[in-house]
Amino acid sequence: MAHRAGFVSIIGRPNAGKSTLLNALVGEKIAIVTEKPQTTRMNIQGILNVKAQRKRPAGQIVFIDTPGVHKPDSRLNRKMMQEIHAALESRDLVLLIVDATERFGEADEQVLELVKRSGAPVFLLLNKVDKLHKERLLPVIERYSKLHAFQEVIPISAMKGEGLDVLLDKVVSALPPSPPYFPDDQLTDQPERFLASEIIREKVLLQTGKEVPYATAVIVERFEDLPKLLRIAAAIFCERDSQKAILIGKGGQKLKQMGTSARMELEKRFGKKVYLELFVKVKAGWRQSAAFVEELDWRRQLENLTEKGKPTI
Ligand SMILES: Nc1nc2c(ncn2[C@@H]2O[C@H](COP(=O)(O)OP(=O)(O)OP(=O)(O)O)[C@@H](O)[C@H]2O)c(=O)[nH]1
Ligand SMILES: [Mg+2]
Repeated sequence: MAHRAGFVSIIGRPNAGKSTLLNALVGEKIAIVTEKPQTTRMNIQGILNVKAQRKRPAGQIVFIDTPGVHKPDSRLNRKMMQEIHAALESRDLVLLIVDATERFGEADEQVLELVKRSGAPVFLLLNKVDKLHKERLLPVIERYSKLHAFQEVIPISAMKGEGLDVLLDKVVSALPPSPPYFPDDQLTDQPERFLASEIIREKVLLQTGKEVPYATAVIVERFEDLPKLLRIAAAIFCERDSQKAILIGKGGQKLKQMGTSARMELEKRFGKKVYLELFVKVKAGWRQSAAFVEELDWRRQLENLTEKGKPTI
């Protein structure tokens, strides 16, 4: 059987479990996950090479994790929606993922409309079935199946890894014959310094509440990969002094806590000692600044780094 390869966009409303699914499929944490909606802001590719098995050909699947579909009310949110549109355009297959434990609501309607309009072949993934009683699954499948001519409807638990083998078999078989797009040791398109900024942002999201997580952005300003040490300096941006005070905490406790948990994960991820410096900076109304939002795009940052020939951001 000919080798298959293609791009597979994972689309869904915030919190449906897209990033959890990407990590589970690729077998490594490349996208951050929190219980807060709108965690993911930029598309991230996760590349998986699968060997031929009895029922399926060998293939390379390039999964694209995307931000959650929502109604945009800021430049940042608009940028996030642009990412989703880009992922819907350049794909061979769409995985529409829904939280099977929640009612199909207006937000899901919006996602479905987008996906329908793209004209893509769609697999519907009913996620979080680990939280659903078995007897409740069938009616859910029936209800969803009426909404669109989905190529497949597959119950999964991204968190527990249930249903993913079935999913992979069907995804590979749905891709066109093609040589691989990427070398077989490449896991993601996201460079390490940006993965580092995401890991830091995850700790900020996990350790702050209310509006602070949404007003926060992280930019790695220095990323120095020495033989035995990784030196990282990163700025945590927020929009107001009051948010800065929360991020720093009494006597700097909060910042220290976030720094420690980020450092520990970074050390595990990169397999070496990490020296991490964090700064909190206020940039009023950055979510409405087209220029700043563009700066947050790691692809743009990468261009700047390459142009200047040295890491200046
Ligand atoms: N019980 C259960 N929880 C899950 C499952 N998949 C994801 N979650 C949880 O759902 C929450 C959201 O997961 P994410 O993977 O960040 O969801 P997302 O769709 O990427 O969300 P955004 O990036 O905000 O759009 C997290 O708390 C996950 O642990 C699952 O299969 N079962
Ligand atoms: Mg996500």
